[in-house]
Amino acid sequence: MKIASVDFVVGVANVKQLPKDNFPEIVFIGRSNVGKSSLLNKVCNRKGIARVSSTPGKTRELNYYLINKEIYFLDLPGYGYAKVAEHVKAGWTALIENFFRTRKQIALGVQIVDARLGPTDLDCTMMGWLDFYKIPFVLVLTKADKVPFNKLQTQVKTVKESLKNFRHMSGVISFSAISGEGRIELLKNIELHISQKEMPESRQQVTSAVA
Ligand SMILES: Nc1nc2c(ncn2[C@@H]2O[C@H](COP(=O)(O)OP(=O)(O)OP(=O)(O)O)[C@@H](O)[C@H]2O)c(=O)[nH]1
Ligand SMILES: [Mg+2]
Repeated sequence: MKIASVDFVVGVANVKQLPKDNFPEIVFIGRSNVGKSSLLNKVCNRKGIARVSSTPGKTRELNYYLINKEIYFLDLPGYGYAKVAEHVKAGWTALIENFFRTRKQIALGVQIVDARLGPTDLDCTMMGWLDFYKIPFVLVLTKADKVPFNKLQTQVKTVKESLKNFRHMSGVISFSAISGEGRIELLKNIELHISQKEMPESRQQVTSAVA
């Protein structure tokens, strides 16, 4: 898949604000500061589309980027940042769960985890939701440049083994926003899931079928 254009469309803080069009959506998920925005920038080969932060917890909304005028990439707010107030966390939980439950356009979840740490309890909770709502997902071990090669191989194996009960997880990819390792593999995976995705009928199609 070649990324020809990337356009920021909207930041969504409430499911009522979700785009009404019917493009397949790729959702990037991970804890605060794990490297979601950096991964998105690298995957799109653009420097500054998603804001890279030095302060964790900066991404507060579901940020929609339109790729090649036909696919959405979503940068989700990071979770697990201790300094976020309880009511903000609760609001975030409700927004994301509601989103996963109702959004039929999701073609793939990209669960991002720190390659040095592996999945945390919160990451597993997120993957539990994806699995429950039957959303196919891949696990990406990012910041792979910080892990020696042999250790990384072991980590990939260990993670695959520990997540084998998630029925909708389709693979583990090691990635680095610095070297670009894993970029092509992730893009291939995204392309595959988009081609396999049966999209819900848009309102317009339904209307014209009835008319
Ligand atoms: N070495 C290395 N550093 C990375 C990589 N990806 C991200 N970082 C660094 O990790 C920090 C957080 O990156 P972001 O991309 O802002 O993370 P985020 O998950 O979008 O953070 P929030 O939006 O605040 O939740 C930044 O200092 C990045 O430069 C990577 O692959 N390798
Ligand atoms: Mg971010």
